[in-house]
Amino acid sequence: MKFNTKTIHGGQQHDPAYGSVMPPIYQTTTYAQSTPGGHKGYEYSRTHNPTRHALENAFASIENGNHGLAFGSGLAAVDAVLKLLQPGDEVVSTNDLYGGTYRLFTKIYEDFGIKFHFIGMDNSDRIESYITPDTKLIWAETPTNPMMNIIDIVSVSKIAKKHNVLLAVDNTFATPYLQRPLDLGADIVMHSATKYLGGHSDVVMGALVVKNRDLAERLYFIQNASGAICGPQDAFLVLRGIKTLHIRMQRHCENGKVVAEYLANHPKIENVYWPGFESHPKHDIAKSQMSDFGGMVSFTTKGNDYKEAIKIVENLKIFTLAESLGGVESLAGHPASMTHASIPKEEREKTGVVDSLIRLSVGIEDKDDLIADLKQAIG
Ligand code: P1T
Repeated sequence: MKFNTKTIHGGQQHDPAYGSVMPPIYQTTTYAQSTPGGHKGYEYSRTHNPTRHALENAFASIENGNHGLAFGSGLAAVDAVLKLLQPGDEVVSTNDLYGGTYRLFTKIYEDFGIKFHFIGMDNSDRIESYITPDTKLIWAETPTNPMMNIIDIVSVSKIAKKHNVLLAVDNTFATPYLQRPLDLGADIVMHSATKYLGGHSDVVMGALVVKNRDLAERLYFIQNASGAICGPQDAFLVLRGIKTLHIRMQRHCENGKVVAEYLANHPKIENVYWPGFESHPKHDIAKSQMSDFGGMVSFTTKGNDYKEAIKIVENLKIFTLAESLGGVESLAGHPASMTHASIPKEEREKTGVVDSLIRLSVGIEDKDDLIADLKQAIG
């Protein structure tokens, strides 16, 4: 089955009770048993729920995995991966990543005795030099949030396999429409399904997908034992969102390109970060591992002018100043004070998250209206 069919049918079956084409929202905590243990595969909704199950099958299908898991948020999904580790274990992580993931790593898991190395993942030798016998996990995000750095998944996965380390890839920005990390050698793919998978800015949710059965069993155990599941209404909404992922992503990519090119030619803009530019340092890797370049674009104002950046985000009318990304509507964010405020200034500035950086989640509105909005806001 091709991807554009998988988004609609992948892992899905019509409901066995009445043949409903969409899975019913099984708004129930529990399931009647004829005798202790005599049930139809569902006992209690923290452990299993048919609506969530349908969504988890869809996650697995679109990421070319075998097992999908849905969580109450993207960070709950990251948290489940971290629970595979033991005190004393080490993680090599990209240093340019969502601020909340950084906060979870440094403010929760460091206290539990996990050691993190935050490094630039643009160089294989550097990554390998941080691997020790205690390294158990490599955490990669590509494209990175918010600097749009590209990590070569195939080459990192070779390092991970050589040292018997798990490779987890946060695929939130790319989505499986553009990039399928499991096919490129990753062991775990993670999503903030809050973003493009849900696609309509109305659900907070996380996802994991794996191929390996043993790894899936360990993660299902953690999902049930820790309990950070999503509810059936939210599962239904994200399942509905996935059905249009391919056509939404096509438009996000088209509009993202137009916006990136407009900004790159604007005299008041300094740097534009978008992997579709030939001048992007990892454009060739982006081209080889992604089928297009997505709808996320970051940029700085001329002379790193903080006040000018704030003026722009305040002036925007169609782009809404808000956290999050990946919905049908265009959003603008100021990472230094919003999504990445939990990363110390000194650390974030090393990766380019300066005070004049603006991040755009380019939506699927008419491109002319988006450009007109940027034009009036930047001046
Ligand atoms: O918000 P939540 O669903 O818990 O997902 C966390 C998360 C994980 N990974 C990436 C790449 C993310 O972008 C996020 C959430 N990011 C935002 C809210 C944001 O505006 O960047």
